[in-house]
Formats: sequence, structure tokens, C-alpha cells
Amino acid sequence: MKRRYFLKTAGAAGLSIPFINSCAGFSATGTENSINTTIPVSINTWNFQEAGSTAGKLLNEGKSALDAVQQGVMVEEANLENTTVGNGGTPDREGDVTLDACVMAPDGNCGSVAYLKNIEHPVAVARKVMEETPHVMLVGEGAYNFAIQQGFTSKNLLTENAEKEWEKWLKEKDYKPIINIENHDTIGMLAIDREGDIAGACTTSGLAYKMQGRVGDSPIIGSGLFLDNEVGGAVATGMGEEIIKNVSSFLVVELMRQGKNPQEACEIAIKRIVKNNSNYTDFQVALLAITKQGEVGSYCIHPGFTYVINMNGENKSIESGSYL
Ligand code: SD4
Repeated sequence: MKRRYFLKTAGAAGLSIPFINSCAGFSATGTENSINTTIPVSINTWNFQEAGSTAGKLLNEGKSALDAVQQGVMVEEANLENTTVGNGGTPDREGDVTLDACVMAPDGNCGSVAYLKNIEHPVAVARKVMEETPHVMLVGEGAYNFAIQQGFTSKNLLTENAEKEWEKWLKEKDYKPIINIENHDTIGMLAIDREGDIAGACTTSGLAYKMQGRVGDSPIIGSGLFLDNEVGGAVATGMGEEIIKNVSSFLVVELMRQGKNPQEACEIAIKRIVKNNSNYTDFQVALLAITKQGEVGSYCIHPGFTYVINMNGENKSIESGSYL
């Protein structure tokens, strides 16, 4: 079992320095090396630097954690270079880009959409579900119709490039639902604002070439995202089926409630997934968590998961510890 901690300054690819105990205002504490941050703060999965800076800027202007996470992840939903979130996402087997997203607010309210087509910003629709309906989750055609009623515009999200890749895949039919760094980068984000309130968002186009109708963990409250304003929050990325089976984000938050620090909580939750599926070497799951006090932890199965912390107007990219 290996634990690797690296801390990189945004944009300084290759200039990483080993993260051992403390560096540039970040310090590791606790038996399992959580990282202490100061509030306001945002954290997000993978190397989505601009999403982190966008959220951080809003938090520093005094905006709410909910606005910060929504605007932060929307950067990636609009990014055509990102083939795993929003516009430009990799389609399902039928060639349809279908999106999953959710938001959760400090008061525990939440909204979610799944299997949503032709809407560039599913996270914004999820927020509307939370704020404008008595429901938590809308899917498929119902979610689409609701979005249109709310003033969202319909848009083809399948880029030329994604279509070409899909056509290639159709010929090869080499379907391996193995989550790895190259082709699956869901963005999950948590932020704590100046008031000390926490909010979260998660958005994805899901597994590449998934079966029609497949929904992953990302829009499932408790699986892809969970938070409790008394405790903290957690987000997940990786093989959604395994995250759903283990309700991993909820588990992490409950473990923190019981006194585990975020690093310990993520490690226990990843080990639960490993224990429950002997094929764990074939898929990736990564968990990222923060307490209300700003302590951050993360753990994954395979090496290679990184996340961004935005604090004091600066991004830090950190490589997570891993089970393997
Ligand atoms: C899913 N969890 O749909 C998502 C995929 C993902 O990084 O996280 N990729 O299963």
C-alpha cells in the first residue's frame, strides 16, 4: 500500500514538490495526514484549475458556497476540450451525450438531474430542481422539458471530435468500462464560504459509451456527493456503480461525524469498496472530503487521482494517496 502526497502550484506542471507535512500555508495533521486549509476554501476533483479559481474568486468576493460551486463546475460543463463533463462530453453507445449532475445546499436541500440530453449546464438545472420544484431529482425527458420551461436552450452537445471517436468505437466495439485518468474526469466540488457554510456540486457525462439509460453515482445524493453543514462534505469520482453500491460520499460524511478526520474517512470508505469487490484492480474510485473546519482528505484505489484546493486566491494541485 502506497501513500503519495504531492503539492503542485497551479500551472507549474513538472514543478511538483513532495508534500510531507507542511507547505505554503497547508499543513497535514492527524494520524492519516489530512490537510488543514483556511476558510473560505474550495476543493475539486481532478486537475480542473479554472473551475477552482472561479469558485475561489467568488468565495473571496463574499459569494455563497452554493454560487461558488455552481459557477465553478459550470466552467467545465462549457469546456469543449473536456470530454467527460457537459458540452463535448463522450456519448453513450447510441451516440447521445447524456448528462448527470446535482447540487447540495448548506440547509441540506438538494437537486439533481440524470440522463439529461441537449442542455449544456445540467448543474444549473439541478439547482432549479432544488429551488423551483418540490422534488429532488428529475430524469430524461422530464428533466429536459423542465429545463426548457425554465428558459434553458436546447443545444447539440456532441462535438465533431466526440462523434468521430464514437464512430471509431462503434467499429471496434471495444467496450471496457474501466475508469481511468485518460477518459473519465467528473468534476465534484465542495466549498465553504465566509459564513462557514458548505455547499457542493457534481457534474459528468458519465462512463464513455455507457448503455442507453445508464445513470452513475454523480447525480445520486449520498453517492457522488453528500454534505452536512454540521460536519462537512464529500464527493466521489470513478466507477459510479461501485460508488452507488457503497453510498460512499454519505459514508465519508458519517465517518467524519463520528470523529474520523477526512483522510481517515476517505481511506475507510475506499477500503470498504475494495473489500466488497475483488475486481477492484480493474476500476478506479476516488473520494475527496472536507470538514467544516477546512480539513481536507482524499484517497483512491489506483494512483493518479489529483485534486485542486483553492485558498487565499491560489490553486494547489494535490496528488491523492492510493490503496494500490
Ligand atoms: C460515473 N462517476 O458516471 C462517474 C464517472 C466519473 O471520473 O467519475 N468519472 O460513473
